[in-house]
Amino acid sequence: TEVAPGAVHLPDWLGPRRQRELLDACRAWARPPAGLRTVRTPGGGTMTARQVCLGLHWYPYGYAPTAVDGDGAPVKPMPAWLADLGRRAVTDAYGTPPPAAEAYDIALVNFYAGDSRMGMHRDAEERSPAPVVSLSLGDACLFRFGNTASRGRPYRDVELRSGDLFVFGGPSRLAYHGVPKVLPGTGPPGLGLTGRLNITLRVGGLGP
Ligand code: MD5
Ligand code: FE
Repeated sequence: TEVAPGAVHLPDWLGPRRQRELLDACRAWARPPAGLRTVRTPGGGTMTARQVCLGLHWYPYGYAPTAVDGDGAPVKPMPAWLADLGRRAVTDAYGTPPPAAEAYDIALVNFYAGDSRMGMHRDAEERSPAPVVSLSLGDACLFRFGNTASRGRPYRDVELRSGDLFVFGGPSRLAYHGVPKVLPGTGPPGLGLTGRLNITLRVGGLGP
């Protein structure tokens, strides 16, 4: 479903087996060094979703090769299979593969407990116009998809469930968005995940 120009939602894109494999990978990435951490915001607060990065580390607000606000360890590499998953996601969403120059080289994995939220923001640190690929696991959430002008209305609330793919490209790449609410207890019973994981794949365009 095209929710807005360039914003394509493909529910249930990952079957149960793929969800399990991705969850197992997330659990391995979450372990130290450079594992799951609490993100500090420039204002001195902390984000309620915890995060692990692959390829490059995100910290407010820029990318770096080391986890400067975590344990200082080098960031884990972006696996080739995950970069390929990003490529296949774009191909399925738009019907055409992304340009070869746009290789997915950054993954941000956000873990939301039942009471976690993500405020309205834009993802503007990447230097490439390539779409952001979003994959969800575990509990469903309310995802707020806004506009490019402000954090406020108009926006649309979309429920994202375990296995869903969302690709944000074109005019939607710089839209404001957030996660106002996790819906606890709504994940697949067989997955064994309490809370929600979101994996975003990005093209940094930041050079070698
Ligand atoms: C999430 N994560 O559900 C979301 C999914 C983040 C973040 O927002 O920054 O880690 S990614 C949603 C996204 C990315 C780029 C553009 C747009 C949405 N958009 O235009 O709505 O944890
Ligand atoms: Fe975002």
